[in-house]
Amino acid sequence: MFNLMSNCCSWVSKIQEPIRKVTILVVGLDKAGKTSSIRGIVDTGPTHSCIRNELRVENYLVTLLDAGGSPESRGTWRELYAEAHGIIFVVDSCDRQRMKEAREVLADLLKQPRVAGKPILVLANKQDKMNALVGSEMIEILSLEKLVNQSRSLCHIEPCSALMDLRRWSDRKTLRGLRWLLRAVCLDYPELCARVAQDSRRPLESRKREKKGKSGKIHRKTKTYLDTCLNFALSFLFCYLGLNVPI
Ligand code: G3D
Repeated sequence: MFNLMSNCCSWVSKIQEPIRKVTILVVGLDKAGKTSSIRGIVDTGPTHSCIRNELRVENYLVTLLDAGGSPESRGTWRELYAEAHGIIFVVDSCDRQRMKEAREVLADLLKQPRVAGKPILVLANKQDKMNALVGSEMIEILSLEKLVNQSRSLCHIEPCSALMDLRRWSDRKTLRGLRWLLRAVCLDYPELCARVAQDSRRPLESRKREKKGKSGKIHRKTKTYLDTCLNFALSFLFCYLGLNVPI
């Protein structure tokens, strides 16, 4: 009876909780299994042309942003950092040859000012394969502890198989990972929302242009100053030589 009452209370309090909008950026090397992982999480499979996939998990309205992982498309990630409350980094646990590349990409990602401090979920994907590295090996090979300590980000690694998740819908590791990430976002929700609002207000490009404009102004100012000094020196020299040459 007591259990029934407490279950009812927690159910009512959950209903009363406000819906929270959360945006999650899904990144990783190409072929790591980003699209497959999203397919494992979102009921209606994402289409290749659409990088935004929306789903409802408990009281969260989640938008998953699927960013391409090829070296050419990694440049577009930075345009999406601002709106993300959290990050999912997908790694192919079998691809030992590309672990170094994955570590470098992860290190660079966590150094970005618009990413550092945001919670990150590492999906150690393709665990169904024979030669997959286990979670502890992945932590070591990616220097995960060091990287997340430096960026002060909450982190969790979830060994999973996106393909198996598609078959065993009731026990999806990808979704379990996402639930951890949502709880981590929730811990810091007001601050993360303030960051997202502030960073999204000023697009990256305009900031770059602003910087360029500023340095251009400084450059022009320095040039004008140098021109004035040169003119002054030349007129002084001509005066001294008794020449009357207009400058
Ligand atoms: P990406 O979006 O990161 O580029 P994809 O990666 O989701 O397109 O997956 C790349 C390849 O890895 C796909 O195979 C996909 O089926 C496979 N893959 C993804 N997740 C898993 C997994 O958990 N286990 C196994 N065994 N394979 C997986 P193809 O052959 O289509 O390139």
